Amino acid sequence: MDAHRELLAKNDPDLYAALEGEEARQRSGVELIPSENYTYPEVLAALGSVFTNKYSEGYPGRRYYGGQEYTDVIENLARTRACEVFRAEHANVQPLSGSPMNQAAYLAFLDPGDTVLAMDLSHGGHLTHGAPVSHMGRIFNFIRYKTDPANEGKIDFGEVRKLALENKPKIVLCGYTSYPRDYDYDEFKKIADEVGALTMADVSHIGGLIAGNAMANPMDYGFDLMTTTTHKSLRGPRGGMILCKKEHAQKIDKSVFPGLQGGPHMNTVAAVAYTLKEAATDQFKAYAQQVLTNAKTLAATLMEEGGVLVTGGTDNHMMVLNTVESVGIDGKQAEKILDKVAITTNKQIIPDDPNPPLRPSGIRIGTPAATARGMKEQDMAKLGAWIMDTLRNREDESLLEKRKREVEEFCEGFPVPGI
Ligand code: DSN
Repeated sequence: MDAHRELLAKNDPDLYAALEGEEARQRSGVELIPSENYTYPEVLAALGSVFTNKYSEGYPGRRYYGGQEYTDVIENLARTRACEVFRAEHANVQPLSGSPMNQAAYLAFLDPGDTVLAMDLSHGGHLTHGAPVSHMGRIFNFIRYKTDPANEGKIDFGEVRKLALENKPKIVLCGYTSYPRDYDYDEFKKIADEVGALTMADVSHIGGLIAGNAMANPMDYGFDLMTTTTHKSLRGPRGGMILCKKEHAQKIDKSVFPGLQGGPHMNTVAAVAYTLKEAATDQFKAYAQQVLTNAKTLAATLMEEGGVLVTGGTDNHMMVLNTVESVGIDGKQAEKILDKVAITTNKQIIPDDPNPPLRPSGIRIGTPAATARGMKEQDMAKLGAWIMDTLRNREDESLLEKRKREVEEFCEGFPVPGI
């Protein structure tokens, strides 16, 4: 045990026991929540470093407090690497996580009451994309476009254009947390240009897949802004970043600090810098590609086994299983049953869900974390079959016990990075 852990174990045994419990849980079960991942040991080291002691309001070379010779080094490394990996002209790496990242992006350009065109929450958008329960939904006027279930869940760009022409948004936003397809960024850009709006893509879920060149990059399509969290497919610490064109750099930086946040978490900034070094490697490119291959295999297996997937498949790292149609139970029940056999997923609303958010009609399943453990296509096929069999035979307690043992044994073959 290293010295820091030893101290924690000695001085706070209750807390330490919970830490060990979480490590064991992460090791012995399969993590299929699409927004979660296993980060690198180097990231854990940076997060637990003395950079957490430092206040660094401002930006490299322009800070409010002294003693910034090393914080400037790490923030410059993170910014430069972010621009290289995402082919962006400017990067702000200070957002504390996904919600403040999007809030800072809106507040850089919008006044209260201004209009944003964004994706409906139940069709895949995020709370910060204007859901009525979010503060953003109260401050700005969000108009929502939807996907078309009759056309494999694709975006109906005729409808997006009509809404844009009618409502004259200042920002056209695309991005998602539960949409299993890719976007046509060209179409969004054309519509935004026609109405004089800025283009913004929240690629939080697929940031790692874009960095690894496995999915299209909105910056290559001339988007003004791109936001991404750093802890999902990118495999870094919990945080967010905003990439933008140079012409927007000043507005974005002022909006993050002093507009919205105080001191950045410099231990996280250090960890982001390391994450981006990893993201530039060929090994990471292979990882990103494998995440997609695994998702395709898992989706195909679920469907072969009778599962009904929203949009009928996936183009990215995730899929949404309609559990009501597949096995006659809601997503909350399905999540709980899979928890019993150490397969972690999350309940998920489906487009225009007739059920309430806490008892929605589906679960969301994704491959970034399993892929980080080294799982491949044959493992996805096994997991897909187990998921459907477990959900179908949910009343059979002895099967559930046997399945849990099978899953735990299976997991022993795949060490968790960082633990
Ligand atoms: N909680 C994140 C997710 O699971 O997608 C989004 O905020």
